Amino acid sequence: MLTIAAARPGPYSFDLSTTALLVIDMQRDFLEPGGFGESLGNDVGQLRRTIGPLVALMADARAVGLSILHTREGHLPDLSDCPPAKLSRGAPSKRIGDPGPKGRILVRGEYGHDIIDELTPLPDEPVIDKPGKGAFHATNLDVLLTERGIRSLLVTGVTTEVCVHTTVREANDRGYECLVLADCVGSYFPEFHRVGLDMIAAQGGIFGWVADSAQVRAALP
Ligand code: C5J
Repeated sequence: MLTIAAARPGPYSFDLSTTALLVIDMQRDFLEPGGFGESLGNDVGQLRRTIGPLVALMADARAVGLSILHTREGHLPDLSDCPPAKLSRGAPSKRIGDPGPKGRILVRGEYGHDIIDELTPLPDEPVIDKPGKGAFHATNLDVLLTERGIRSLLVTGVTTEVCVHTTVREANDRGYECLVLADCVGSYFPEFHRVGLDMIAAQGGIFGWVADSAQVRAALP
């Protein structure tokens, strides 16, 4: 059993054999200069600061044989898996499926939809395509985790208050324990990031725990 003593709201203990690293939506369109996220006026630097810590964490996780699973938010080219309520949102000229700077926005198979080069998954690491904000909605993530005997998740990725938060809430309701790594999650809005993390650890850890990746890396064998 490994313990992160400095986690919020208190120590987080986990067993390597029942823990997985979940990397949420580290996609070009959210993170890269010139991508969809930046074209909406967002500062991608707020998300890009997660890349360095994640590269280091993934290397250490691979070295100790920790399971790593990646997700991508996006839709089928015919958008049949995109509910009208989601499709009709956003700036009218830049909606899901429209042409964007790196291909059709949030459409599977497009360049911008894929994971950034720095974090390319290894061939044996599952990549879960999800149509929603939460990684459990309409995916086989629960099955993949159950098959691997996973009960605890180290949660990373973007964005803190949207897909990370939704996934942590879904995981919590399914009985998984979540440690969210503050330096490996990011938001275009620093205030949402800060409050999003506070919300997870509030009330004795109502959805999970929060720590930094350096604390996890120091605890790994
Ligand atoms: C994610 C979003 N991944 N903000 N998507 O958080 O729309």
